[in-house]
Amino acid sequence: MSTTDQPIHLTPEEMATQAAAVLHANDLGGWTKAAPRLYPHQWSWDSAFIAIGLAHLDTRRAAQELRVLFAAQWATGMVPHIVFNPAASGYFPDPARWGITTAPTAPAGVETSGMCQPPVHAIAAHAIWETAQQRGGAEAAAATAFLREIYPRLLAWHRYLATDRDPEQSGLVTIYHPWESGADNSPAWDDALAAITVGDLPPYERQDLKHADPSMRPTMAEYDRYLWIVEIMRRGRYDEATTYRTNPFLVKAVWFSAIFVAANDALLEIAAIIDAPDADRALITEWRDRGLHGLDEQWDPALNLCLDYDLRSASPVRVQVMGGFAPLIAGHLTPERRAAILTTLDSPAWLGHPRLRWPVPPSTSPDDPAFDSRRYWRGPTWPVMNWLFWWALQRADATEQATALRQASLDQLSGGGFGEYYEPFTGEPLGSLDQSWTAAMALDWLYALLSK
Ligand code: 2M8
Repeated sequence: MSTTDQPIHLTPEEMATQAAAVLHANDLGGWTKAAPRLYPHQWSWDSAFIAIGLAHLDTRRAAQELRVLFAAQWATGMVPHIVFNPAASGYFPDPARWGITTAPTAPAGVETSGMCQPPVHAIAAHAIWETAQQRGGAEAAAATAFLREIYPRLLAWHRYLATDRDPEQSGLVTIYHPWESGADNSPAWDDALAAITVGDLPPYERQDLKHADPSMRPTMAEYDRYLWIVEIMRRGRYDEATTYRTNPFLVKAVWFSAIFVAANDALLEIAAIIDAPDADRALITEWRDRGLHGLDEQWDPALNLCLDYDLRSASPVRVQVMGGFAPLIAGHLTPERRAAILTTLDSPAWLGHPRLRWPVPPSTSPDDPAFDSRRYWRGPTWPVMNWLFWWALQRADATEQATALRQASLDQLSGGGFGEYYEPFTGEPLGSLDQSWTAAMALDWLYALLSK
């Protein structure tokens, strides 16, 4: 049913049916692979977004998605970015390359990567609960029981991010690798990667290029550096303090940090539902407020965007990437900041760019010198990120903008295929087709529209 031909104009009902079929086909019983061939394992933030969409089909199955992921949580509280499917091959780096068995804090009995991704999980757990409440009865009760069960794990995950990943108590999360940002080859990481000298890297064979066009994927120079960082972390047995000391890549990432702020808000909601101790709520509030302060410090009034900060070179990262909208995702905007960020979003550098096929945010502004319309996170538009913008615009009471973005996003998907990302000027789906999180986000939008 996948297609790369554009003009099929699916009706909302047809699109919802096809999205559900994609999630069904990628379902491996309790967890969902991120994509049929390119990503045959469970990815952390993919799973959270997938759970939000899956909840419309089955709230218990959606809860199971997070349960399986958190079963692989590390003793530090870290939720690994990949949980490997032992039955699948064809993805690199594989468990042997990650070598987490040398890490004293790694989980037993499960193969994972040794790093993490943005913490969308509390937002997803709360969304599952909300969907279950609309259904009522046993489903609603089961969702509350699920929140009770997952809450300590979510709290440990957030504690890890607020402590090990922010020893400076800046409110900003430090990432050890571009993969942790989720926006792997964003121009935001170019300078930090360029400063890395690759050492004695064991040979490797890329698998991604067997499933995707090399012109859309990260370059070999980037890949060497990605693997060199993994090598350094592995040699340090994934010990946090060692990584902080030895890792050549240490960046305070604002998009990740903003998701952490929003996730702390969701965790506060969960804490209220399950009547968690007051001390927990005070702590989560502290993490949330520290995050807001940290983001505020990274605001660049010239670009009207929020900037990542490279700890190794001690400098802000001055590029126009999607991550610059971090304060919108975090929420709690002052009227001035809200106006500034909405103005940037509507400007010709972003949604108002005259060449955009649909007014949805490109991963890098077409005005940035590093923009590349086909390469992964360097320009293409990502339906799952459209969803996050839409969600944040709603939270910011920017209802008109949110509705327009949802419509543009659904128009983008109406050609079918559920692409991983899209060429912003032509609308061509790129990367993998039948990408799970794209289908899940379509479902979330469509259920709200179709139930009206
Ligand atoms: C992409 O990342 C993986 C590495 O984690 C890859 O390229 O192999 C990114 O788009 C990431 O954000 C996403 O979670 C993952 C699976 O969809 O693919």
